[in-house]
Amino acid sequence: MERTLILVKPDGVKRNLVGEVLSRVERKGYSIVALKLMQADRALLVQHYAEHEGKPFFEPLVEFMMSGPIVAVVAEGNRVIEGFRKLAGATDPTIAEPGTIRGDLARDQGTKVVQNLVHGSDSVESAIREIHIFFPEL
Ligand code: D4T
Repeated sequence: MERTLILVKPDGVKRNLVGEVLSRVERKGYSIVALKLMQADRALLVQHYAEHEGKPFFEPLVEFMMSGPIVAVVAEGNRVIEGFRKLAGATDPTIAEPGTIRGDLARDQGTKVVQNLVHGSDSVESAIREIHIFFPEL
C-alpha cells in the first residue's frame, strides 16, 4: 500500500487547521498511520528541503518552518501521493483551485516564502525519503 508524508506547516497549526486538514484526508478515504506534533530543527529541515538549497526562498522557508510547531503525518492508500497533492492544490495559494486545502484556506501573505499550510510528498521516492526523515522508527 502506498504511503505519503504530509506536514501541516506552522501557519496551519497556528490557525488551528490541523483537524480540518486531517478531516479532508480521512473523508477522502485515506488512513492515517502515524502522526506527531513536533518542533522541526534546522538540520531536519535542511535534509527535508535539500532540493531547494541555494534557491532564494530556501532560507525564508527554513525560518518559516521553524517558526512554530508542525504536525507530521503518514497517510496510506492506493495513489495517496497523487491524491493528497490534488487535495492540497497548487503551491501558490492564490492560484490553488477552490475546493482544495490551499485554495479554500490559504492566500498570499506577501511574505518571502509562500505560506501554504501543508506539504505532501511528490513521488514514491520522495515519500520514502521524507517518511524516513520524520519517522525514522517506521
Ligand atoms: P511543499 O514541498 O511544501 O509541499 O510544497 P510544494 O511541493 O507544493 O512546493 P515546492 O516543494 O516546490 O516548494 C517548497 C516550499 O517552498 C515554497 N516556495 C516554493 C516558495 O516560497 N517560492 C517558490 O518559488 C517555490 C517554488 C513553498 C513551498
